[in-house]
Formats: sequence, C-alpha cells, structure tokens
Amino acid sequence: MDKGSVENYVTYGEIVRQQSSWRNALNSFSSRRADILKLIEPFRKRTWVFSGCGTSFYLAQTASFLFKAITGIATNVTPASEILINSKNVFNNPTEYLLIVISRSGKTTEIVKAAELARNQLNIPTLAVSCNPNSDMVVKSNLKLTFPFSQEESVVMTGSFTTMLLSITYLASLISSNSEIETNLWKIAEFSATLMKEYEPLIQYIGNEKDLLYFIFLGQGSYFGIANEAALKMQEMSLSFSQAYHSLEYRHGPMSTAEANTLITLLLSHSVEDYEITLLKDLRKLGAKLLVFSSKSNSQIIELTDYYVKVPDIYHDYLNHFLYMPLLQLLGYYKSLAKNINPDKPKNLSAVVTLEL
Ligand code: F1P
Repeated sequence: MDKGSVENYVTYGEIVRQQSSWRNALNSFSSRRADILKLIEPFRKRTWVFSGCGTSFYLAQTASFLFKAITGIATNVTPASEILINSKNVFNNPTEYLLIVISRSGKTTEIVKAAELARNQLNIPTLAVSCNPNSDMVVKSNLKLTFPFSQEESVVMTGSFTTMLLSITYLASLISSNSEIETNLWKIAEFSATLMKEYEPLIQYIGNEKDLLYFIFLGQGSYFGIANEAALKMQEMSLSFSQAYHSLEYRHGPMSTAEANTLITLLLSHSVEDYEITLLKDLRKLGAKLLVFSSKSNSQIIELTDYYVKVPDIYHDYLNHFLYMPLLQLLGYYKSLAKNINPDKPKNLSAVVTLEL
C-alpha cells in the first residue's frame, strides 16, 4: 500500500497530530496553573475514584495508578457501569471521595448517569476530564479539566486518550509540586514525534505480517491500562482477536492459547524488569512472535525478542506511556489496512455509545 493511501484516513491524521494537541493543552494549563491548584486544594485528602467507559475506562486505569504514584493521594478505579449498578460497593467506606469522570464526548450514557448519581444522590463531587467542554457532563461537574482540542472525527479514540492522560498527569505534577515531571511533560511531545517517525516503518511491517492473527498485550502497573487500550485499538480498527493481561498473569493459563500466529506485545516497566525478563524467556518458548517496548538498552531483551521498540531512558514509568501509546495505536491502524478494513469505520460502533433507558 503506498504512503498516499495510508494517510488518507481520518484516524491516521488524528494519530499523528496528537503531539501538537499535547502542546496546546500544556499551554492552556500553564496559563491557568494557579487557578487549577486552588480549585483542587480542598480535595487533596479525599480518595480519587477514576471512571469512564471503553477507552476512557482504560485511561482511568492508567491514570488511577499514575496519580497515586505521583501524588501519594489514595485512588481507585471503576468502569462507570459499576457506579450505576453497584454504587454501594464502589463507594463502600466512610472515606470522602472525589469522582473523576472521564469521557471524550461527555455524552456516554453510563458516565453521564454515574456523575449525576454521585452528585445528586451520594453527595460526591465530580471532576470532569473531557475533550468536549460544552457537554452536560462537564458543564454540570463541580470541577473541570478541559483544554483546547480539535474534536476527533474518527470513531476510535486516539489523541483524545493521550491528551486526557497528559492532563491528569499534569494535574498530578502540580499537586505534588513535582517540577521534574512537569518539565518533562513539555519535552515529551518532541520525543514522541521523533520516535513515531523512527518506528513507524517497523510498526507498519509488523501490521503487514499476514500470519499474525491474534494479538496479546501485556503490562504491569500503569501499563496495564495501556495494554488494554492497545488491545481495544486492535479490535476496533482491525477486527482482530486481541486481549490484554497483567504481564505475569499471562503465564497463569492464557499462554496455553499462544501459537505461531500470535503476536505478544510486552510493555516493559522499570520497576519489575527482572521479573519481566524472566517472563520474556518463557514467552520465547511458546513459538509466538514477540514485540517489546522498553526504555532500557538491554542486550538480553534484544536477543529474546523479534521486534524491539526502544524509547529514551529518561521518563521512566511516569511518562513512557506517551512514547508507547501512539505506536500501539499505529499497530492497530496498520493491521486494519493490511486486512483491507477501513479503520475510520469500526464495525458495530459509533463515536458515542448511548443506552436507551
Ligand atoms: C468511549 C467510547 C470509546 C470507543 C468509541 C465509543 O467514549 O466507548 O471507548 O472507542 O469511540 O466511545 P467517551 O465516553 O470517552 O466519549
């Protein structure tokens, strides 16, 4: 497939423009820095419960883990549907909560209803994170974290995922006065754009591998949400069978289905790398193809894997997500093109999923 037709899809444009969305968001936040901090101040002692649906739920998983790691504030994570169906279990102790409602559109039924339930019946304030500042979910929320964003036309969420994650990470850096993370957030766009150019040919090559039919994504900690989101991108765009697990969980049963047609993508973290290298050795024996994302140059990893994406070793487990995710989105994208599927029009999906209640 020639480059011209590759770039014809809306989804592609939205994947490659995301770094400029991050810069726009940071510019906007930095001009409101003091105001944002002032608004958040009264909620520091609460448990922050991150919630969303689909991509926004996987974002909540990553954000919940990262936010706690950066700020030390207690967090929890739940799909919005659980707040509707099992609210007593989600909010199950006398702790004071803040509910963080995440939604690109601000219109998905479950998250809109969860926010209403929290505010109106449980007396729990909400912080809305969204790409649509005019949505009811945002307008009615007690607190808002919004930013300038050219709305995505594509059904699948790409730049919206990373830009909302960046917003939450920025907020965490402000709350914890972590100037290193804040400074690095400004640099990450350039690194990510460079990395995308460097590795896009490899990702396209893997996407074109006709024999690869099944896709597994593995990650620990904050990378688990990224693994889930990578699996969802692969499903939505290329209609391929894909799953995600906590990396070491994969050995406890799921690996029995691995075969030569399987691509296992391992998102390596700093903190548990020794365990993960042992895992890699086990995965090597399965006969599947391996793709590893890592921020360390490790000859052992290189020997053990088929494909290797090496990201700069400066951001560690706080910011590597912004280097991994755009390439993982491209993997789903290129697989869809290889299967002659239109990535802009996922089967059975619409840009906003609503429930008739
Ligand atoms: C969430 C969501 C996405 C999905 C599709 C439809 O929307 O379900 O996860 O990929 O785009 O919408 P939102 O609540 O973030 O707008």
